[in-house]
Amino acid sequence: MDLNLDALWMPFTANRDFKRSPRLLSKAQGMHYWTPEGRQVLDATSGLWCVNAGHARPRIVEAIARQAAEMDYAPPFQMGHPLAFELADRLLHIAPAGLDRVFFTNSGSESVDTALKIALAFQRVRGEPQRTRLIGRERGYHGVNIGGTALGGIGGNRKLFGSALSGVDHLRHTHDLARNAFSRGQPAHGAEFADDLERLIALHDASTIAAVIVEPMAGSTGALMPPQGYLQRLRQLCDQHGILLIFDEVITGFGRLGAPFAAQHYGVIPDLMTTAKGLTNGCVPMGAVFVKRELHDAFMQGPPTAIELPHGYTYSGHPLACAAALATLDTHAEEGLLTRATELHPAMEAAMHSLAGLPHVIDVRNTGLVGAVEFAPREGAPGRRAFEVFLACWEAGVLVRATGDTIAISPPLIVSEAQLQHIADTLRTAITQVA
Ligand code: PXG
Repeated sequence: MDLNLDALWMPFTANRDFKRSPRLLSKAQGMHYWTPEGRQVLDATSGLWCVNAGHARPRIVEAIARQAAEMDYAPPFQMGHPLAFELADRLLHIAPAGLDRVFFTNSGSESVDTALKIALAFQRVRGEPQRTRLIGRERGYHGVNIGGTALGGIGGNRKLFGSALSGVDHLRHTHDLARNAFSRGQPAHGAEFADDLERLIALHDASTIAAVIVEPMAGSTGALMPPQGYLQRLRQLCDQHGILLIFDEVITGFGRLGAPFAAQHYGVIPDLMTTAKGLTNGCVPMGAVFVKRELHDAFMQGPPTAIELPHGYTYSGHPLACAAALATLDTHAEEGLLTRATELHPAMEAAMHSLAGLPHVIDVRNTGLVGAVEFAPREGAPGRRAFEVFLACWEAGVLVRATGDTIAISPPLIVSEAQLQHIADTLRTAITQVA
């Protein structure tokens, strides 16, 4: 393929290394991608945790095409179109109890910054304007906008951007291999990591803290499952101190763990919930922030002609995205996809844990249709071992994701047990080769 690769500055990519030896995808269907040369690749990452129902699903493809011809765009400020209202209403059928107001964005990053702004604004409208501090967690990922960058807990993602936002702090992360290595599902130890919030409350005083944001399962930094009791404890501490709890469900939303959302899977309901990715099956960019009714209602005061929340995007509730999301919800419902990860959990667990004992493997973890294998870092070259395993799998026709020294697996919810086995077999060969 004769392509000039120079002009495109690629996101989160080692540009020079990639352009020396590009990895291109040009077609997708069901569980597979194809390269421009026609090589078939099994998608073990749902694109980037987003194509939960598999690729090129006919209902979704048709809905987008139909909507593009019917009405391409409609302004969302002081105007509306039926699909946006229909989608918000339909989402309530699967939303966690009480989170029944929906604000549309165009990505996970926008959902995060939207949720943070709603949290700050809520503290003002309820008469606690001094609550301006926001708390994230080490090893958290909340996208790349200013709020999400500041609240994220990945040093490398933060250092170039200075103090992107002041008044933030971080809980310690929950990854504890000394006690929890090779856990199946939620690790047994570490509920007390949530008590770290008490340390921050002692330091800053609860009256200065607006909200805590965490991923119920941290995806980007290698699939870190919450220890048993951890999320419950965090909820309890937030309630006790008047702090809002935000779950970032950009990855865990739409069936990844075996329930529509992690909030339901773990039985802990946040005050706000950020989503994106699987909402439209990755077909059209879209995000949604789910908000508790009481929070929303607190804004609905003053003159009814006033704009209650000065926030929104040109493409909030874009008609093509709404059409894609509605068709995605139909596809989920028809095929029972939002709970399928529960059925496949045992097969996923067996496939992943068959990799324990291979050279340099220091942990295997899994939940729903998420699996991770962590390697001991190679002396002086952290991250290389996982990246080489990723490359070897790519050569062998399976797309996996390398993050730090971890390989993460998150196949579409339509994956078969045989394909899960094939993914594990390919990983086994790659891990043994790379060693
Ligand atoms: N929150 C969470 C929890 C995410 O996982 C975002 C926010 C940002 O979403 P957008 O749509 O703005 O990218 C994400 C994104 C990986 C990986 O390899 C994960 C994400 C993005 C890129 C790579 O795990 N998640």
